[in-house]
Parts: sequence; structure tokens; C-alpha cells
Amino acid sequence: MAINTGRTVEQVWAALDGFRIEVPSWGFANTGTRFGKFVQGGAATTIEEKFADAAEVNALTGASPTVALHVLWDLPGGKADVPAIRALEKKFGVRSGSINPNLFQDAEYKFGSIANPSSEIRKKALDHLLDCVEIGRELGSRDVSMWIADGSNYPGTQSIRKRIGWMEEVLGATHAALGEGQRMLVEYKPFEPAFYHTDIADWGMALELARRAGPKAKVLVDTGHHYQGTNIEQIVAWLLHVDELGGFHFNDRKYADDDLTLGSIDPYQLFRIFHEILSSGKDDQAGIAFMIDQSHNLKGKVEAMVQSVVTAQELYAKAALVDRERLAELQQQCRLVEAEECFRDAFWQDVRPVVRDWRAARGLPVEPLKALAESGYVEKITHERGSKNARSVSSYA
Ligand code: LRH
Ligand code: MN
Repeated sequence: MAINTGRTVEQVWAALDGFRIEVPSWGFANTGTRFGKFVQGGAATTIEEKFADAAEVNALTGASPTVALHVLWDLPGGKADVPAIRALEKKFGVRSGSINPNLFQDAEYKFGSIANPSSEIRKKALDHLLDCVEIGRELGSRDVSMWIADGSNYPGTQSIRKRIGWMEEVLGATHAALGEGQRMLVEYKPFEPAFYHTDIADWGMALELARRAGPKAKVLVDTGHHYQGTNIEQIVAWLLHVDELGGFHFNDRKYADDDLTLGSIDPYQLFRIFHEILSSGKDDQAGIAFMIDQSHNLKGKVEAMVQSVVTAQELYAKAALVDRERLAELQQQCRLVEAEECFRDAFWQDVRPVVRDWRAARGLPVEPLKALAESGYVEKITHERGSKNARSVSSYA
């Protein structure tokens, strides 16, 4: 396939060789909205089933060797579950990725966790974070990726200022516990479940908290956690500029934090983000964790995950096609239309033939979704897990 953007197939293949994206264990489980969930017979309910599905996705795409773990959901026994996880890593050939604390489910966290007015409850939250750091150290996984749902629903009901101080104390203590090579990622979200103020609501708040916590703390950008109209790639450019970009939770949305499959609504958005990263002069993606964070309420869970990894590879390949030297010249000379055409030209390229050739050359199925359908894997897990899932509840209230 001719590439007419001044880039070579080799350069695209090199980009694909270095591309890794982490899949979320919870993306394989039965999830829903507050109005209920549509149970799938093949959904994963045990951590073993989640590792099995993650291994299937990695075998088909060659790009997702790690699976993100959500501690309460995947290690209900905490540190005691580490040996079992290690055994699953060996059995399925995928490694534990980011460790996600859960400070949003327990009843005690009604008025917050690390920002709760009660010092006892903040201590409980800190203990959970320290457990997660320990679990990460024992599993050899780099990132403790924390999303703090804390906030309030009505003006005047909480002191926003005092809560900032309380958060800083807990995040500082968590940072101090991090071992060699460990990082903590601070994820922000403007609203939900809190609907008046959220304590870590945007990139600025997450950045300041990360900086004050210490050098091992970075910011995590969940693409679904922005108000409509927010220029997300500009936030990415800033976080790269100040060397505080730790990683991403990729998904897509039409309205709010819809957690739809990445590239399904606005693929150009992810292309623009990948372009900022590839033009950041970072020789590889290593320090920036690419992770998927989606809930597949209607699509088949494994199909949606394979589709997401494939789409991410294709959009990364497109971004690798941008002739960045030529673009820099045109931008410097403010030759607007030529610069835009140089930029968009890469996006319009159909990279699928190049990616298919790369898969063939790497001994991977050239059409992962087709290979999944032909493998009978989904039918197999639906048969094996169907009766168990049929017993699980679907209603919200
Ligand atoms: C919060 C969030 C967070 C996860 C959860 C599953 O909306 O993005 O990253 O813990 O989804
Ligand atoms: Mn997220």
C-alpha cells in the first residue's frame, strides 16, 4: 500500500512494535448503568475468567500483555490474593498491570474517602491505598492508578478548602510508601457520582496534587472525564510539557462519562492525542501508560475489547504517518491550510492494509475480530459460564 505522507511502512511498523495498551479486568465483567445491566452469559465473574479473556485479546492483537486490576473486585482478599494472581499470570501469560484502589463503594465513604471530614475514615482510606502499593510491589506492577470519587452534592455542605488539605496528607503518605519503580497516577473527573463539587475535578487539581505528593506521582487522563468542548489534546500537550503525564484511560463518549468503545464516536480525537505524544520527542511510549477503561453494556465483552485494541493500533499507526518535520515547517510559516492538509492527510490514510501486513509479519491473525469469531472462544465461554451468569441479578434498585 502506497503511503503518500512522506513516512515509510517501516516507520509505521516500528510504531506498532512499540505500541502497548492495557485492558481493564472490569471490561470483561457484567456492568451496566444505574438503570440496570444486561447480563451476558459469557461475561467474566472470576479473576481467572478475566485473565483468560485478557489472554485471548493479547493472543489476537499482540498488543495487550497486561490487565488492569481493581482491588476490591479482583483481589477481595487483598495482599492474601497475590499468590493466586501470580499463578494466573503464569497460566495465561498476561501480567498484572495497574493496581486500581476502590475508595468509592464502601458505605463509610458516603461523605468522602481521603477528603472525608472524619480522620478515622481518612485513615481507613490511607490503609487501603497502602495495601494497594504493597500489592503492586509484590506483583511487580508499576502503577497504582487512583480515581477518587469524593465530592458533595449541595453548596455549603462541605469545606472545599479543608478537603484539599486532607487529600494532600493522604496522597503524601501514599507517595512516601511507593517503592523503587512504582508510581501513583492521579485521575480526575468533573462530576459523578458527586453532582455539586468533585474534589479532583480537572487536570489542574490533579496536577497540583501530584506535584505536591512527589516525583513518583503523575496525572492520568481519562478521555471521558472532560466537559463537552474541552480541548483534551491541549491538556495532554501541557502535561507532556511539565513532564507530569502518567497515562490514559481511553474510551469514547457522546455526552458524559459514557465509557463507550474508543474511536466509536470521535476517532479524530484519539488521533490528535496520539499526535501530541508522538511529537513530544519521547523516543517511546514507555513512561505513558496506555489503558482502556470502558464498560461494555451492550456489545459482547471480548469482541468490544478486541475491537478497541485494534482501533487504537490503527489510530496510532495513522498518527505515526504524520510527516512531523514538514508539518513543523508549515506551522512555523503559518501556512494554515497546507499544515492542516499535511496533518489530516495521515488521518485519511487507510492504514488497515499496513497493519494487516504487520500482523502477518509478526505471526498474528491479520483480522483479529474475524479470528475471534472463527475461534469459537465466545461460544465456549458462554457455554462454560452461562448457567452461573444466568443466576446473577440485573436490576439496579
Ligand atoms: C471512574 C473510572 C475510574 C475507574 C472506574 C471503573 O469513572 O473512570 O477510572 O475506577 O471508572
Ligand atoms: Mn477511568
